Amino acid sequence: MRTIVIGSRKSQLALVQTYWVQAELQKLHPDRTFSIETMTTQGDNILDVALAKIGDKGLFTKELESAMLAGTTDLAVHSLKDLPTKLPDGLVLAAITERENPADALVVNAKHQDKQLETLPEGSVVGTSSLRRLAQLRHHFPHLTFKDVRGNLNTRLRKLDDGEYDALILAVAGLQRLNMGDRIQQIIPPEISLHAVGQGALGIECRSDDQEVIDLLSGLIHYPTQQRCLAERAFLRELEGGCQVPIGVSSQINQTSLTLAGLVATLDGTTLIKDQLTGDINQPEAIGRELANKLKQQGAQAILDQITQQFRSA
Ligand code: DPM
Repeated sequence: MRTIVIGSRKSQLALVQTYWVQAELQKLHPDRTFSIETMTTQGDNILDVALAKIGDKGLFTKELESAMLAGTTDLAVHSLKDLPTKLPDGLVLAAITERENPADALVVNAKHQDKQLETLPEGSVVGTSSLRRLAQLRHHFPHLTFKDVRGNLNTRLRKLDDGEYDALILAVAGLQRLNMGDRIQQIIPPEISLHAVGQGALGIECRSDDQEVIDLLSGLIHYPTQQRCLAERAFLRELEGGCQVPIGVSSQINQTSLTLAGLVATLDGTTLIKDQLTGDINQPEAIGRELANKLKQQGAQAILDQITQQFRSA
């Protein structure tokens, strides 16, 4: 039997996620061998430019995908939110794993130990490179100042603790996977900030003609998470957002129905267009598409057009 080769980025978070998938696969298939091949992606190399300005999709996934298409690796583990909604020909999203808390978290410098977003002093510097977080938090907390921050989690936390920032906004899931859940000061509720599409879940990609690997991965699928994330991804695909548009979501399942809430915002946070839609849990992509079109009619189309134009002329 062939060894199954798993491709992964080298960051600490990517490796933790890949080791977890490897261990789960080993439990499900004790007679098989799963090895790991690490590689650097474009996104890992471009640390000095704001993510939003690079504009390209698939910054953290392209090299992993090329390796699969070349046959050097057989599958790739991604933070689902970093995986573009359109996959290259020849690849499929074979499994979406059980989601952790998809919310964002506030992490603070020690001098703000008793503070929350609303009580941070006027002008506090909050680090984030996410336009989604920026737009929503600017809207709700105009007393705060926002500043770009790049680098992996440890780099960011060092800049925070060194005093370059008063606070950071980071995904709860990433902090928890790295055993840094104790740094979470406040879990930001959906009323304040909707999370990114796919946040908190892992997506596992493989070649579409590799039925053997597709079957091996099927045991990792968490159905409720998958249906929620398929709805969220269809919403984003229909908006053709990319990372330069502030787009947020939240989803929940109630027996056989799935409710998706979605938001499109202007970069300055003055306008937030938000709505929700409930449908059949078995038709997640239809819910996502319909909600996107609903928002477009309510003004999201104008925001998308305006942002596209700004980026063209920048
Ligand atoms: C994407 C965004 C960010 C990552 C944009 C967004 C955050 C960038 C930043 C698409 N990917 O969320 O609006 O805040 O500067 C990323 C993280 C995780 C996966 C880290 C984080 C871990 C959580 C997960 C970066 N990708 O969001 O704090 O697996 O969902």
